[in-house]
Amino acid sequence: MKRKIITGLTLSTLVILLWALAACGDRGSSDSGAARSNSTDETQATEPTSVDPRYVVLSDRLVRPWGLAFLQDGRILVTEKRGRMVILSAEGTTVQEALTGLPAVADASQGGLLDVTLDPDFTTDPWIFWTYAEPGTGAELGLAGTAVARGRLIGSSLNDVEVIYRQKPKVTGGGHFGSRIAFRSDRTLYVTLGERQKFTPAQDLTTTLGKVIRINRDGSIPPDNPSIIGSEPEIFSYGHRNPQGAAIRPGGDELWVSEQGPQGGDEINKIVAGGNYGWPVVSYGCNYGDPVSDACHIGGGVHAPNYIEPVSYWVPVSMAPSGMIFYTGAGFPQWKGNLFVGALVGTALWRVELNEDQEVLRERLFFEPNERIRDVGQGPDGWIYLLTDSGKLVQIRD
Ligand SMILES: [Ca+2]
Repeated sequence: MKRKIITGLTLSTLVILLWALAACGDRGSSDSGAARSNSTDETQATEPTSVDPRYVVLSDRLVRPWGLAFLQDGRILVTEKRGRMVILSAEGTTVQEALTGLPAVADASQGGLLDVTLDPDFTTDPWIFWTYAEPGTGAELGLAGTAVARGRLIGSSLNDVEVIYRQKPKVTGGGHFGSRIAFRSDRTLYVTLGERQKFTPAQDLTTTLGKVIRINRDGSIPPDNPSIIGSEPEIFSYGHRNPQGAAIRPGGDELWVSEQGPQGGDEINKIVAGGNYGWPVVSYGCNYGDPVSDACHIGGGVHAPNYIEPVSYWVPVSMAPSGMIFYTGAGFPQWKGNLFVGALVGTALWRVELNEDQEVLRERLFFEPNERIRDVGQGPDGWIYLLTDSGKLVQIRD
């Protein structure tokens, strides 16, 4: 096993800036956007001074992994953006199976095979659910949209595969698909859907761009979704930009979402039924390409009545949040109940401590230069697992 290291809170601001500029290929999205100078509430970056033995690379053989889920026997399901889903050994070191039966994905820009999760009743009926960028056909050729599919996992094959939901409409471009799946205790599922880099559809209730939806396992719509006048019935909340992380808070069915905002406007949101989260009318941050200054703003400003404020936001530095969890394991008792959020920019795992719905502390942990953390999971062993864009599965353990 290869050990890699990393201390939190490292690297000079200059190096971060240079790296981020080098990595920046898409000015419209913090998914690949640039970091800027350090913000005030975060620990100032310094050069690495020590090795953190808690950061252990289990594998570096994955190809653009995007989502992970743990099987009952400890083996790990991992999606790869290019359209492959694999099962890793429980040790996380070996790819044991590549699954068959997946539909084609639109693997371009930010699109591809995205999140995966197990049905809460997987032990009695082995459904898994995944999201992906679905390519359009026929009249929709060249377009794409986020879709949700399910299949029964038997051995290394997916059976009875069906697409249970399609974002509407499919559009051009390869940005902001979202997407994560989170199950409630009532067996309905939330799915986070990006606004496909089209801005205003996030406020248009006749589309499902920039929305969180809630559906049943067969794709039908629960009758008790919020009633929002004029909206598609699956919409649970709206005004989202690119929500790439989702987790249910322990002790209830509260959905929390991490959302890639504009330049200097990344957010963590607690989702309430029918809530409008602002994009692109009200938001922190500036559009990519605009110089950051007191004068630059999105839409009508940072807040206004009827728009829900984020619990946490990153100004002026974008960190591009990805997958997230509420930690419930025994391995790190001091972190129980904390949020852990991956970052694509600044290449760190963020720990966010909450007092009810207020953030009381946040810090960057496990900085690794040139890594982009894409998903965060908690293993049945109580340790934290990370996927990185460079192809690593990392275990955080004490
Ligand atoms: Ca917002």
